[in-house]
Amino acid sequence: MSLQILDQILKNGKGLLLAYDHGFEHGPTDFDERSVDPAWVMEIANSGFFTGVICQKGIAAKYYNTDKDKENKKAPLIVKLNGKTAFQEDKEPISLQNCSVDEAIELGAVGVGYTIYVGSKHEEQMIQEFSKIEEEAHKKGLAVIGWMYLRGECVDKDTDKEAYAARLGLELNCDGVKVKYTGDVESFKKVVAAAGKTKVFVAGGPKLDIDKDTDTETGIYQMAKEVIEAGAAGLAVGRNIWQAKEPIEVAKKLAEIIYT
Ligand code: FBP
Repeated sequence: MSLQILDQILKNGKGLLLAYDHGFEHGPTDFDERSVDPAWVMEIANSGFFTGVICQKGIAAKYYNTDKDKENKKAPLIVKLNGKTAFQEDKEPISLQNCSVDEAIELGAVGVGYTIYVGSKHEEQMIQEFSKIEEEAHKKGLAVIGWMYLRGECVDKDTDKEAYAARLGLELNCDGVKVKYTGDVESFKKVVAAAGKTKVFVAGGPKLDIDKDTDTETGIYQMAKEVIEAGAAGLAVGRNIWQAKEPIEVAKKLAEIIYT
């Protein structure tokens, strides 16, 4: 049942999600005068190239559900249920719940997201909290996406660790996981294999050099091609879209790579 639920945020089995929770996670430092405005980012989300938009509950409440006339054009909503600020520079991070599954449903969400810092000495607390969320969200018909981010001093650079993080998402019954790209197709195939029936999305990371990039062989486009070649579902991108000079052009090119 949960895989069908995930279909709401997929097209041809693939997905391009627009992430916009950075005001919480990083602070306004990521924004310019356009991207600081959630309404502007919601317009990008509703361009038709995205299979979902991800934000915290306040952005959803004030900017997602406001214009009923646009209901049909809306990108499906995924509400992040936890988060931490950038002031917490702990090498062993923890991020706890700030929004309930019911609140997310009231806001119009078809899915919920939750970050687990895999490898942090606090991971058990996040896993326990996430497991309750997962159970409730699935009972109520929502897709569940785990941000499986490796953090903590015991995590080394071995790329198999990304596969471990993705596998943890499968073990915890995530419908989708969001992980970092390992940098090459072969190692990322292992990540996708480890995730099994759990769909894999790759985080965009800091903005790559896309604005002078009309050729689609470099930067975020090349990453998208490799990610799809490795068998992943797609990307969950923030900064590489709304920090671009022409965000909708970038989205269009990524959509061509991902959905075809
Ligand atoms: P980006 O594509 O901008 O990297 O966004 C993806 C994302 O997962 C966001 O949802 C989140 O706010 C951010 O990255 C967290 O990044 P980090 O943990 O590296 O600070």
